[in-house]
Amino acid sequence: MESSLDRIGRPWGGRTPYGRHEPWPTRVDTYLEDGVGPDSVQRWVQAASILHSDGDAMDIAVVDGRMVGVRGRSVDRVNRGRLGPKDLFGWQANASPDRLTGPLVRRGGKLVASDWDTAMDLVVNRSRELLDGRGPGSVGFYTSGQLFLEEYYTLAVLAKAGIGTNHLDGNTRLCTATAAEALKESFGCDGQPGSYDDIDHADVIALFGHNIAETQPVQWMRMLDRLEGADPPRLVCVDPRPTRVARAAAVHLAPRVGTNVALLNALLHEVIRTDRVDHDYVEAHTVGFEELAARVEDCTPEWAARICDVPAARIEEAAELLGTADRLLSTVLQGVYQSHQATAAAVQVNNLHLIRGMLGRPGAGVLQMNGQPTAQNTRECGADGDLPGFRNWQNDAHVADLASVWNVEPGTIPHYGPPTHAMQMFRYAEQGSIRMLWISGTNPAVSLPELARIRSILAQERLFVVVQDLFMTETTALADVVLPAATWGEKTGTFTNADRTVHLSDKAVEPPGGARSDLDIFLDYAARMDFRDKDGAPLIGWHDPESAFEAWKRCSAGRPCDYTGLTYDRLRGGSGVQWPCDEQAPDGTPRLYTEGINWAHPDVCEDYGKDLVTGAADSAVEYRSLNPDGKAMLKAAAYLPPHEEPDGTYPFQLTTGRTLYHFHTRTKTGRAPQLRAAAPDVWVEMAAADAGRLGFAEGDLVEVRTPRGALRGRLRITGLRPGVVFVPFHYGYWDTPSGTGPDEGTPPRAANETTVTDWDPASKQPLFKTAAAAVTLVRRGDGQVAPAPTTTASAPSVEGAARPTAGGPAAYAWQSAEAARTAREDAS
Ligand SMILES: Nc1nc2c(c(=O)[nH]1)N[C@H]1C(S)=C(S)[C@@H](COP(=O)(O)OP(=O)(O)OC[C@H]3O[C@@H](n4cnc5c(=O)[nH]c(N)nc54)[C@H](O)[C@@H]3O)O[C@H]1N2
Ligand SMILES: Nc1nc2c(c(=O)[nH]1)N[C@H]1C(S)=C(S)[C@@H](COP(=O)(O)OP(=O)(O)OC[C@H]3O[C@@H](n4cnc5c(=O)[nH]c(N)nc54)[C@H](O)[C@@H]3O)O[C@H]1N2
Ligand SMILES: [Mo]
Repeated sequence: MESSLDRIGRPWGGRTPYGRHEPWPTRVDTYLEDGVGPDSVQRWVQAASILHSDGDAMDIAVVDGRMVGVRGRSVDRVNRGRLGPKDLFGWQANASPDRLTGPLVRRGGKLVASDWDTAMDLVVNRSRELLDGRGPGSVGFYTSGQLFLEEYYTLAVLAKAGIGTNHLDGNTRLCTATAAEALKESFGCDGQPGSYDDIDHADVIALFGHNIAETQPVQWMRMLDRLEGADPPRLVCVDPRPTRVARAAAVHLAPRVGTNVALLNALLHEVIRTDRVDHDYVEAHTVGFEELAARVEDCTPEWAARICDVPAARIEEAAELLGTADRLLSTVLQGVYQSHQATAAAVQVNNLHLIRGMLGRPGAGVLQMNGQPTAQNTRECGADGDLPGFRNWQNDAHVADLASVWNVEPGTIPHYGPPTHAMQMFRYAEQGSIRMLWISGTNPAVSLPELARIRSILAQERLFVVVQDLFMTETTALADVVLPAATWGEKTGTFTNADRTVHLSDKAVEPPGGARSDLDIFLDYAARMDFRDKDGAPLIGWHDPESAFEAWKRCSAGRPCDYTGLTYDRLRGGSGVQWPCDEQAPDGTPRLYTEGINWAHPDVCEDYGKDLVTGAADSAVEYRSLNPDGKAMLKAAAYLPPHEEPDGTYPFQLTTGRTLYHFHTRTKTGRAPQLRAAAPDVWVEMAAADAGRLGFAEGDLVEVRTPRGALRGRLRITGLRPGVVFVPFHYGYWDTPSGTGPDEGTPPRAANETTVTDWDPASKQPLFKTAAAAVTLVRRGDGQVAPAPTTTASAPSVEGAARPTAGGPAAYAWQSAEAARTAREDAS
């Protein structure tokens, strides 16, 4: 039975209900462009989604060397055939006529068309000049969570052992630095403990600052299917906005923005007070319980209710669910990670699981989520500054081990201090010690906080900026050299989703014009720089994706993220596989820590931990005395108020985030007609009570102002927490008259005009979720409505206040509830 649905208007498609402990049924979603039927598709090429961290497996339909659609892969453990709206429609951006097809270089102040030799020579000459004149600390690399594993590994080797710089980080700093840090703080090592399969088994699912319905829509379909099946789970949602998750929750807590630690401490207080503690587990596997219990002793629900402004009774209800769950699954994302106490809060969720012994069993797991599709690889390959394979930069044995993998002297690999985080790299560029910044796969002129500052840093004459992208963006506009990249669908490689599932994504079509894969660009640079190992052989001995993967396998051997059991062949045809995958676990590993904590011993841990308040790094000696046997660490934290609180001038709490239909700075989703039409421009969300008090109406043009800057958007009145304003951060300027930033003809609209340069002390993740703002009227809407979707958290509080979001015939996609075509795919 197949049916066709408007997947803009019905983003989660039809239901396939299933009961607890049953397997999630298959449903294959297919979208083919107008005029193409399944029979006319010449090849289906295996891939996985690159527009969120879910890892939805799909096949790309190809006709005459052109992508014409996508179909979910029913054999895959992650999505069992389902696709979300961005998966279904986003691929169309690949064929956009404004793709970059050749390098550009700056001449006389203007970017002009060039060729690869000229552009690469410029980059190489500048690199050499800087290395000779100022040393490796003058060169920085700022990469992504959207390239492939093979590319990050190559970049990490060339930056650390080739250039020898400590200035290498990803936009993962803005994204999942806190996930990594919280896992290191609790378990001594990065690595996601849980599995998406836990959704099938949990009786309580708690989501902390995670709008999964919009940001991982396929796993939300899974939760929806369980909610409609036998023995459904109860959801706990902590989010100030009325997300779809909040509306489906048994308990929804909408706290004041930036108060997660207070709330979590109260939840821990209740679990301990009512003695829902698994004392055997705590005794066997943890250290620090006494300090934690003492820290939360006074954190009663009444105390937290005053700070968070949610009823104490609601906190008690949530604690009752968390405390009595038989299998608890928790997920954590940006509502926690992009806050001033990001790591402290995320760690309290780990603590909840540890004291309840809710780990390493089906349904009992924690998912410190990733956001970007390949952020896991940025981290494990060391392209976020950490050492590859979760090695510890403070542990000389780990550095020596890595040096032997690379055949370099240990002193070649910078480990004199912590890796430079992205916010610090931009500071160094501002101050002039970094003189060359190579940006790949990220658009900081829209995504970093305080954009006026970022634009001025990137525009400096003395800073040589290289940007590697698919399109002209707000960031390429400020570059000295622009390198045109081939992307997903045009190159082969692997990447790993938030639950450690490794997928292979094959090349389906040729890249446009002279665009080259990021891997080829990095390999070309390494060859031109002539980087050598200690015996004079080329430092980088691989030449294509598969040989890069094999090299990475050697680096990952024996590490927590062991890939040695995987090959490209193994990843073709069937499902993705969860690491570690090695001789002991040839089919991969569904859950970590099933038999206790195994990567926290002082000799093996990735990190000795940090002070959650100051961020100061602990030493090996301190770690060994705290945790000699390598158990999980229960780290307590006192609540601290947000750094910027509302006052008379800036009376609102400003928070920013996402909508279902767009990805980040929209370079892809803004070029997919169905997605673009669903959410065409920025808007500002406000609670009905606040709008009423100020006399604002739906569709009024308002200005949101903070001490950093302002933006303008139309008002959407929703059911969000009074006192909060929300702005989606997707809208930059590439599709406005100015193309690059606000000017006389283009009013400011990017959320990050207003956000603050400030970060969590432990993870260094910037605070996109907590600021104070003023909102003023610019112009009456006079019947206009905000360009915000109605299917999502931005739904108007008054039904019918805006026309329902719909995609029409252009958005119809097929879905089959049967286990449809699972044939081995033609990837030739
Ligand atoms: N559609 C879509 N999906 C995406 C992406 C995308 O751009 N678009 N990006 C991907 C990436 S890289 C990421 S990182 C993820 C992010 O995925 P999410 O974290 O789910 O998305 P956000 O909208 O950034 O933030 C989630 C929620 O945090 C809430 N929040 C704000 N302040 C607080 C607070 O103080 N406490 C709590 N508890 N909650 C708060 C917001 O109301 C919001 O609903 O999404 C991934 N998936
Ligand atoms: N205010 C606010 N700001 C935020 C956030 C927030 O919630 N609020 N969230 C933060 C988070 S979690 C994230 S992840 C960041 C995301 O911020 P960015 O990483 O800046 O956003 P993207 O639009 O994904 O930028 C990716 C760029 O890489 C290009 N690209 C895509 N594929 C490829 C490829 O294969 N190769 C190359 N070379 N380029 C490619 C795209 O065209 C695009 O220009 O934003 C952060 N900023
Ligand atoms: Mo992210």
